[in-house]
Amino acid sequence: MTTVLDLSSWGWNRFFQQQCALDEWETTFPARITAHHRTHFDVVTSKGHTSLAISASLPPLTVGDWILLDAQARFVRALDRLSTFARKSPGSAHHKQLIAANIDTVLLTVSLNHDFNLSRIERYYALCKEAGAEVVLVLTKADTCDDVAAYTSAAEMLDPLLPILAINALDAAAVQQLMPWCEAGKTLALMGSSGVGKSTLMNQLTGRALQRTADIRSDDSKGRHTTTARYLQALPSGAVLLDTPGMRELQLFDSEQGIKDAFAEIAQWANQCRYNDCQHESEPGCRIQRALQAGELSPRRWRNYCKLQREQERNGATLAEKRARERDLGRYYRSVQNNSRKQKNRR
Ligand SMILES: Nc1nc2c(ncn2[C@@H]2O[C@H](COP(=O)(O)OP(=O)(O)OP(=O)(O)O)[C@@H](O)[C@H]2O)c(=O)[nH]1
Ligand SMILES: [Mg+2]
Ligand SMILES: [Zn+2]
Repeated sequence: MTTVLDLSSWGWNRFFQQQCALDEWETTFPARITAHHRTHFDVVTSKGHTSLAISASLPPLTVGDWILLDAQARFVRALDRLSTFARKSPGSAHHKQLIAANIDTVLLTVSLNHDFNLSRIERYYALCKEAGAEVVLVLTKADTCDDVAAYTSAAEMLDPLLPILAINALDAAAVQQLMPWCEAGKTLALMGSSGVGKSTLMNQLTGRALQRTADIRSDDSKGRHTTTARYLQALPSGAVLLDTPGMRELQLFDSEQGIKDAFAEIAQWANQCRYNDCQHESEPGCRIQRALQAGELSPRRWRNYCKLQREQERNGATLAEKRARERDLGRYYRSVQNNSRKQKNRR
């Protein structure tokens, strides 16, 4: 079969190439998952688009994953990821649900109406930081907002390094401002609540009306969950863009590092408290309390930090699971020690 597609325009790069042994090239070929349906994944390979049936024998896979297929297009193995997005499975306890993989940049989309909520932005931001992706905050519906500057400066407080764009997503020229992030080879993902304009942006960036969009409800500005699956699309610029459905529930799962990164100044202050085990309540020399009293830290941000921290602890590996992991590790170290002792005795 001949090559019809250049996989580099689907995000294939050296990081993935280096994971393939030479002999694997003779029997397998790389494929990227472009959509997740109930019964199958859509995948793209250098030979074109095909599908892969979902079965119990597959490892957990998600949109954006790179996998190797054999000549009959059967699954062989998954390649290591550059980034993984996961949340707590809605409803059920202690279950992780994959959202996407191998995303370089998230276009975190928030509209300038009732949807604008700093605590929700922080929640998404922690998710993106945990995954290790770059974030651009895209504030849509700037055309309907009287005081764009007030929202922009509120968002700037989250992280002075966070790029923020306030645009009218219906205006093609305004959307062009996103092009610096849409370099060839990059994979971007649109994330945010329903109705904020993710699919509108997708259609603008692909230059085609591929994704259905729908008016939001007029009473509360809530979206109608128009997009129901995640789709990866190639952009004319050579980048790849993932449209996602607005998530009703986004609970963090095992995101300690992501929260630390999203609330960097809090993590830093916590290190400056007088006591190592400071609970940041009423202990003397607490740097967090000082920041709250001085107005350096807003009570809302502190409350949200504590909430997300508790949530990820609750949703992550349970304490029993963590202890079991430590016990296993302890057993491993002891066995290594025992072995080296035995070897010494033999000498
Ligand atoms: N005035 C204005 N309308 C916008 C803008 N962006 C999106 N819209 C409108 O907002 C509505 C919702 O947009 P969608 O693109 O469907 O939203 P979505 O984020 O994809 O929503 P889900 O698929 O439900 O998650 C549509 O009617 C869009 O035309 C904007 O910047 N300004
Ligand atoms: Mg949509
Ligand atoms: Zn403290």
